[in-house]
Amino acid sequence: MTDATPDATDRRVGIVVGSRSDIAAAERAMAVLDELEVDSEIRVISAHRAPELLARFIAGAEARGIRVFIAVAGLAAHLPGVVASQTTRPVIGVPMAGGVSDGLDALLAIVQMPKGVPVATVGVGNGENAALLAASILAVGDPALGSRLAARRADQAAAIAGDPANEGL
Ligand code: RP5
Repeated sequence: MTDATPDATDRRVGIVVGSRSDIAAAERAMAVLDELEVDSEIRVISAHRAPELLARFIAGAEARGIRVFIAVAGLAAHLPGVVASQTTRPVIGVPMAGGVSDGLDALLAIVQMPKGVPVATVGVGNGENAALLAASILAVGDPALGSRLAARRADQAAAIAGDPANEGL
């Protein structure tokens, strides 16, 4: 949560978007993290238009408790790679639809990182999976979070089993 958290050092996931036009995916990620009781923050910083501010954000993020970054961008989509170039914390990239190939350009820009600087990449616009992957990474050192993730999976399976189309199975 951004507003209700008194201690900003508990914000374990730093979500950064390249533009306000990307914010819906970031908010979907934050909603999943909220559900899993993982505090996060959203920042709007373009790697191209505000490179110095981005460097300041990354330099200060770890001290504020950020353990995993989610970076959301469309078009040339350099943001996740630039974040990864400046931290050894895990970076998850979310490509956004738009541009000449409606997100395929951003997907390839994010997933095709050169050796040495990885970015984990989720599907186009898939803020939810970025949040779940961030939570899975954090859960390695947080068994309670791991239990909440397992419960979410169980709920998901139960909802599918409960679909009227699956009656009798
Ligand atoms: C990228 O360019 C942003 O991540 C966004 O997806 C795209 C378009 O940005 P705006 O022109 O809407 O600000 O940097």
